[in-house]
Amino acid sequence: MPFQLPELQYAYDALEPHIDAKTMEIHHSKHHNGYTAKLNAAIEGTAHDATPIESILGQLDMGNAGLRNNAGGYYNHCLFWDVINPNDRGTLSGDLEGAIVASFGSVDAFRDTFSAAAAGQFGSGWAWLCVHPGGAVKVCSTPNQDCPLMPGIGCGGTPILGLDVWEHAYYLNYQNRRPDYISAFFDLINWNEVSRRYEQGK
Ligand code: MN3
Repeated sequence: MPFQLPELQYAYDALEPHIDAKTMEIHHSKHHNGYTAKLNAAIEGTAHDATPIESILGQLDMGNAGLRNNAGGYYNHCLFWDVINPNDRGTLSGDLEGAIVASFGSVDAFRDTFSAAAAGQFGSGWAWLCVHPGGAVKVCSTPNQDCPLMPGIGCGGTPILGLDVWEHAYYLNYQNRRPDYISAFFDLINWNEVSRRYEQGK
């Protein structure tokens, strides 16, 4: 199988109380595992068999719903686990902080913009911070498992921070209180990882 479910680099209960262990376990071992298996099934025997996931997304035929949903679901969750890794979280600083202030006016304004994108995504989807060549950062949201690496989706560029706002990501703990989950997310962000992705993507 070309794609494997990545092992989580931390325990399912490592994000408590913000994200509970049961949610993490189901989200990783069932949902992400499902996207991974269906992605492998969708590319089996096709030219995509040995293609990196970023290239599959970048060249995606948006009419291919099976590949669109599962390649997006695979990639989006890989990014999500990394940007909420609780080990060595760091703080927002350096070039990334400068880019955020340049684009949004302040870190607080960025937080408001990102939170509004996450809260305003109707139904299932994601909120994103993306970097464009040259280093400018933008916020957007996408429906379902769409991802800004896909043609014509969201704010384009390279995603460096993503928040899953599907109910499966928060419902056990937060029920309909998506804004509380969004607020908790800001305590979970691994800024070292986001900065690493920023430097790579700019
Ligand atoms: Mn999810």
